[in-house]
Amino acid sequence: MRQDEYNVLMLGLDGAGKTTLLEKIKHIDTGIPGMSPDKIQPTVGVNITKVTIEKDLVKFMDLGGQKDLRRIWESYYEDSHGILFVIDATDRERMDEAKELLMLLVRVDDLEGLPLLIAANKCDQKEAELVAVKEMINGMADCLDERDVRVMETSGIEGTGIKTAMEWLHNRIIDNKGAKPPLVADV
Ligand code: G3D
Ligand code: MG
Repeated sequence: MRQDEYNVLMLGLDGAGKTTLLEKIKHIDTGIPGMSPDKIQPTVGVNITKVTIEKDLVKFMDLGGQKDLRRIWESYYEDSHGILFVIDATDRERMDEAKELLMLLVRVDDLEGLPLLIAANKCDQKEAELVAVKEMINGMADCLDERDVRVMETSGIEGTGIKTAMEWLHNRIIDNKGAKPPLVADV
């Protein structure tokens, strides 16, 4: 059987919560509990979780966030269909750094026009500032051109917002199928 396959890149600063979110995504799909958060180590290399969303195979790829690992990201750009950019919404101090990184990414040719979901993560914490994340994104509206962009609150610890985020990304990726066709997987 052939199945359409789409790749979602999970990007963001180290510590934003990508790996924790990925474990929850795995859990939502399989029903098997993900790795407990205190066992998650800083990501070296790439963690991949495949999930089925409405008959499509969607691969979430969590790429290590540390600066020296970012060169690896480039090799994944060409075959990607959507971006899940994770921001630690409690970390005002690194908000500018997160913005700089996102500005770099939206200018990459291979990522042009791809739907972009910004996860304002750690929303279980009272310090989480959705408004600050939204302001940051509004402030870069000129760079976001024609692509679909949305900010959503998530918590990788409690699982809040993750299913909605996955569904939104999947739908937008389908809308963008003409520009970025799926890969085809044999399953
Ligand atoms: P990364 O993969 O983006 O580098 P991790 O980030 O998933 O390794 O998470 C970094 C730290 O943030 C971890 O804590 C993790 O438990 C925490 N974290 C991730 N997501 C959330 C969230 O939604 N809410 C809260 N409260 N914490 C979160 P440690 O203490 O291990 O560094
Ligand atoms: Mg990680």
